[in-house]
Amino acid sequence: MKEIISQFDIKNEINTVSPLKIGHINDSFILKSSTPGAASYFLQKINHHIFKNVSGLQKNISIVTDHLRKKIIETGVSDVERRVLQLIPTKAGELFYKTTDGEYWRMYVNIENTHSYDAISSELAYKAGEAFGNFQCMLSDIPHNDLVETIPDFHNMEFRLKQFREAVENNAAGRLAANQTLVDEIEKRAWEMCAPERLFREGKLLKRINHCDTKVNNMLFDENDEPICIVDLDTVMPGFVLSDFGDFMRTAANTGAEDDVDLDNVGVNLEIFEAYTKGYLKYATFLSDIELDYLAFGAKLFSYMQTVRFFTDYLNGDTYYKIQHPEHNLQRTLAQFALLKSQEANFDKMKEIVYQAQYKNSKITVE
Ligand code: GN1
Ligand code: MG
Repeated sequence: MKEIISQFDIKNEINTVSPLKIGHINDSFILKSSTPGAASYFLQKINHHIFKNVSGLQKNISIVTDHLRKKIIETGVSDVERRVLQLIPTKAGELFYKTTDGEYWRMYVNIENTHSYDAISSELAYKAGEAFGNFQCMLSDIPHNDLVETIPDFHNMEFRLKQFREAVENNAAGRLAANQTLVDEIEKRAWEMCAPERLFREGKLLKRINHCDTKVNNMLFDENDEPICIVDLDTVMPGFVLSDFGDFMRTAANTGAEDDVDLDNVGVNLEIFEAYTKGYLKYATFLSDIELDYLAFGAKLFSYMQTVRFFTDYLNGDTYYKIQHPEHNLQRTLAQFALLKSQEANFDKMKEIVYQAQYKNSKITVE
């Protein structure tokens, strides 16, 4: 670890290295110095089996953070360094360090005195909606061609179903027989869930720059519980806006946890759904009618997509997501599927909430 840290262009001596248990993909550490007032750092080992083009990935992050920094400075804030991630280059001037064993590492300045949530109140959901709406606005003028797709077809439901069908076909871990009902449930909804891909091909739905991992815990809040910075920029790329809306709802507007063992805990939280929608639509004023129309669908889609992705990984023998126990991916699958069923039962209410929020916003603009 010392040898890795020494590659990065930092002045302070690092005295403590603490692993952080966040995310299912990369390994993260906080580095601290014992010198009072000295900056701390956030070091990550990038999972290059998943992010195969690390150089493209780091370039994306650098473009996105530079762009955000410029926009944030224009608003006149005094603490831009707390509002956008800051990559630390290596002493050789690279955006990442590759070890002789072929591991890839990157470093950011750690944004101190912040916290994140796995579950939030309506009040915070409203603020989070404003923050993600504003984030999409700020990124809307990055030319699409400047960014690579860090994971090709990442949120393409047709592609995820193809991977799923291959996993069913191969049955690599021998886990299929016990879970056939779930396969049928997924197939039953497959056509409906691929609607955005069809609309895209028909030229009716467009792609915008999205975060593509808007889990509630990817937002940092400051000491006053104000959203201060959006993190985990690995997947910022062109996608449907309903993805970012849907993934937030999947994680925040759920009365249970992503991997809840007790399925009775799981269900859509309409209060959070409403609060986030209102905050989001206040800023996301650029949406077309069809995008607005599909926002509530986005919430269902993301619970479905995550059901499919966790289940695919379970059938493949847990090769993608980090797991805490052998049945973890199945547990996650069942919890996400339970959320989907609750969203289906509440779909009309969700659509009405989006409609009302949009109506109120347009009234505010007119007055
Ligand atoms: C992964 O590890 P994390 O929390 O950043 C995954 C997301 C999933 C999420 C499910 C690159 O995100 O797409 O929605 O797990 N990231 C990647 O919790 O696959
Ligand atoms: Mg991520």
